[in-house]
Amino acid sequence: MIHKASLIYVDGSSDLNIFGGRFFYLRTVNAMIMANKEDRFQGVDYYSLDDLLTEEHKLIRDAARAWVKKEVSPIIEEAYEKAEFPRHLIQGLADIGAFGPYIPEQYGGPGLDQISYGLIMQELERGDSGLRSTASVQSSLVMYPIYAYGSEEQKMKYLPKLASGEMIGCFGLTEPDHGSNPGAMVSNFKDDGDHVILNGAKMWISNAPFADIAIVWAKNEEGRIHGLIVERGMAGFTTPTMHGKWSLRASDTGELVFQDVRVPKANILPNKSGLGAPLGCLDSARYGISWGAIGAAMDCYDAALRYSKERKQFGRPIGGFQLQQKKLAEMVTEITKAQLMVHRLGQLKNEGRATSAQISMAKRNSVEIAIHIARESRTILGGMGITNEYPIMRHMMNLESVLTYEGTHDIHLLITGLDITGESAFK
Ligand code: TGC
Ligand code: FAD
Repeated sequence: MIHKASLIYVDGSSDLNIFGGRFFYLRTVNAMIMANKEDRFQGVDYYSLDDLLTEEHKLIRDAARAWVKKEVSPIIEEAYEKAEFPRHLIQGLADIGAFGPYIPEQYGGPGLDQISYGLIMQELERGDSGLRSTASVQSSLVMYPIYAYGSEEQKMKYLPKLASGEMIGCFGLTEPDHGSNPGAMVSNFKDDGDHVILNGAKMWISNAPFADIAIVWAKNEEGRIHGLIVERGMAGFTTPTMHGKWSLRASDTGELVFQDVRVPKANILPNKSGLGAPLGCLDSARYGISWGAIGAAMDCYDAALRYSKERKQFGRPIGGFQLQQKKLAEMVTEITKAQLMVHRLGQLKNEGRATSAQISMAKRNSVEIAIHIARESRTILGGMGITNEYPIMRHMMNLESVLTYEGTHDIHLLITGLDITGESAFK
């Protein structure tokens, strides 16, 4: 379905544009006014990369940015402190097209391209990595496997509800004893007529505590890995919440426990098996993170640059001191290099030519520059940098998770090493 959506900008002007599918969040000048403080984020575009974007890309990016300013910035610090995912944001995430941006309209998705997907992830993670996590998992780790490996019945049953936010999913690959090496998983299922009997446990699962469905990876009796759609309410399936995180606190993380869960065979994803199936989903999620982490870096740089102009010591703005300028100049350089990398990766992905190793390199690079920029930005703010008056410390703590999940920093380096030498250093 194609329809027209009128976007009203923060300065009160409006625009009429055409988008596919459900669309967009409409706001007025009030979008800029925070409940407690103003979100003055402006974006970072040192190399005029906007010139490479289409008008549709810019509208999608700007709509996501306006939504984050209006709905996320005013509440995120409190959600972080309470260690709660702000579930009331789910409908808004669906409305800005953050759930399965590239899923075709016939399955309820917005049918956007990969650069649009990247831009939405960038804006969400500019708000908070936990928010981007929820959208990444829903899009790339739940909708993607159903779309790419599912039957037509499975696609029609689940994808429209996942796109609209009526249903939330999670992805169970990691186990207590198998993180970087998921191929050694022990979760398993046995044949039982029209059903299979699933046993095992998954750990560190984003969205698990409230997800309606879980895409679970487990071995059959021959030891072959398959994806199963496990629904909340199936007897023997529980999702205990994990507590005590100092990182990604605005995202709910849990376990998935399966004790003789009877799963209908109709819930097995029929069109791909083996470790390559979950790893194929990770390619899509890692691509989104490669854009997302740049969003977090941009927010830290933006806050530090503004602070450096306003804060005075020794009678002048601290931004006038060479030491602080070195930090800021290096930050904008690294952000620009990373932006160029993910933009090119997006073009390759649109053409179906991006390799897993290229995606690994971009995920690793974006997270590395983001975490370094968060640390450097924090120093520019001095003592204020450790408070929740600014987003920097929260981003810094979040990025420790982003450095680890979806393949650790080390694993992505080894993927590049394997790709360029032909020698695996994993085992
Ligand atoms: P290996 O022998 O290399 O490969 C097994 C099969 O998989 C194929 N393959 C891929 N296929 C698609 N995409 C990729 N990226 C692929 N990488 C490998 C490969 O061709 C092979 O296929 P076949 O047909 O020959 O069987 O596997 P390995 O056991 O040596 O492991 C390789 C390694 C270490 C790179 C891989 O297992 C890995 O990536 N480990 C990291 C685990 C990881 O990333 N876990 C993430 C869990 S999900 C998560 O963190 C979500 S966080 C979400 C959020 O909140 O945002
Ligand atoms: P390990 O694999 O035990 O690694 C420990 C250390 O050893 C790391 O430094 C690692 O780089 C290093 N190491 C491991 N193997 C090698 C090697 N061959 N060579 C050199 N060094 C090596 N998983 C899901 O399935 N779904 C989710 O939704 C999900 N969400 C998550 C959310 C959060 C907040 C976190 C923190 C994790 C999440 N994960 C999820 C799990 C995540 O993918 C794993 O934590 C990650 O893959 C690493 O596994 P591990 O923690 O067991 O570390």
